[in-house]
Amino acid sequence: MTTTEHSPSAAASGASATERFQQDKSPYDAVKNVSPERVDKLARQVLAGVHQTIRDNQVTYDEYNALKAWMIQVGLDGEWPLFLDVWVEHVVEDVNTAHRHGNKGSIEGPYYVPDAPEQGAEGTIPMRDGEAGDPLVWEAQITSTDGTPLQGKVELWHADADGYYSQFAPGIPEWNLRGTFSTGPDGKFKITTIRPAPYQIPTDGSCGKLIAAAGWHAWRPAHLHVKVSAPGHELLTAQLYFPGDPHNGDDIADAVKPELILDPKPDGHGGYTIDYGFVLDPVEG
Ligand code: MBD
Ligand code: FE
Repeated sequence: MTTTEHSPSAAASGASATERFQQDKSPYDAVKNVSPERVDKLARQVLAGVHQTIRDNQVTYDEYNALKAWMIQVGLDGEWPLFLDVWVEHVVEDVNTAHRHGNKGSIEGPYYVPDAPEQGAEGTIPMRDGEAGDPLVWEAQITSTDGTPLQGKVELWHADADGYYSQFAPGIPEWNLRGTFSTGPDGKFKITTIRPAPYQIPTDGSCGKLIAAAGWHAWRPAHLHVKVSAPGHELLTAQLYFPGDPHNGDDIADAVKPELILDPKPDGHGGYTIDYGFVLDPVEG
C-alpha cells in the first residue's frame, strides 16, 4: 500500500468504531461516573488551553470556521474514536500505567472486539485459507512480577498483510486475525499467526483531512495488539512492534515504546519465531 492509495473502508471503519464503542463502553454510564468537580476542573483547563492558543496565534474567523466545519464532519464520519485514540489515548495510557512494575502497555486503539474465539493455550489464530503474510510463531509465558507463572489469557488482534482489520473493513471474515488464547497453570502459550503490515489510518475521512492539511503522514508501524489478563492481576493492554519498521520512530499515534519492540528470529522457511512474554502486576490491596 502506498501513501496515495485510499482505503476502501474509511467511512465504514469510522461508523463501525463509533457503533462498537457505544455498545461496549456504555459511554453514558461513564459520564455518570465523572463528578461535577472533575468536569468543572478538566473542562476549564482544556478551554483555557484553547483560549491561549487562539490569543498566542491571533486565530482568524476563517480558521475558527475551518475548525467548526471540521469538528462537525468528524462526528458525521464517525471518526471521534479514531481521532481520540490516535492523538489523545497515549497520554491517558501513560498516566494510568505509570505505577506498574511489570510489562509496559500501550493504547487499545479503535479496533478491539471482545470475546474473540477461544483457541486454547496452543493454536492458530482464525485466518483465511492462504492468508497473506509471513508466518509468525509465538511461544512465551505469562508471569506475575515475582516470577510466578499465571494461568491467564492472551487476546490477540491485528491487521492483515494489507493493513485491514476484520469487522472494520468490508469483505473480511468476522473473526479473521482475532483470537483468545487461554493458558494452563504454567502460563505458557504458543500462537501461530501472520506478520501484519504497517498500517495507514484512513486517509479519506476527517482525520485524513487534518493529516493532509497539516502536512503530516498517516502511518502506524506494523503492530500486534494484545490484552493479557489473569485473576488478581491488572489487565495489560499493549501493542508489540517489529524492529526496523520505518515508522517505529514517528508513529502517528505515538504508541511505540522500546520495551514493546520484538526480536523476531527467522525460522529458515520465510517465517519468524518470537518469544515475547508478559509480566503482570498484582492488583494492590
Ligand atoms: C490502529 O490500528 C490503531 O492501533 C490505532 C491506535 C489507531 C488507528 C488504527
Ligand atoms: Fe492497530
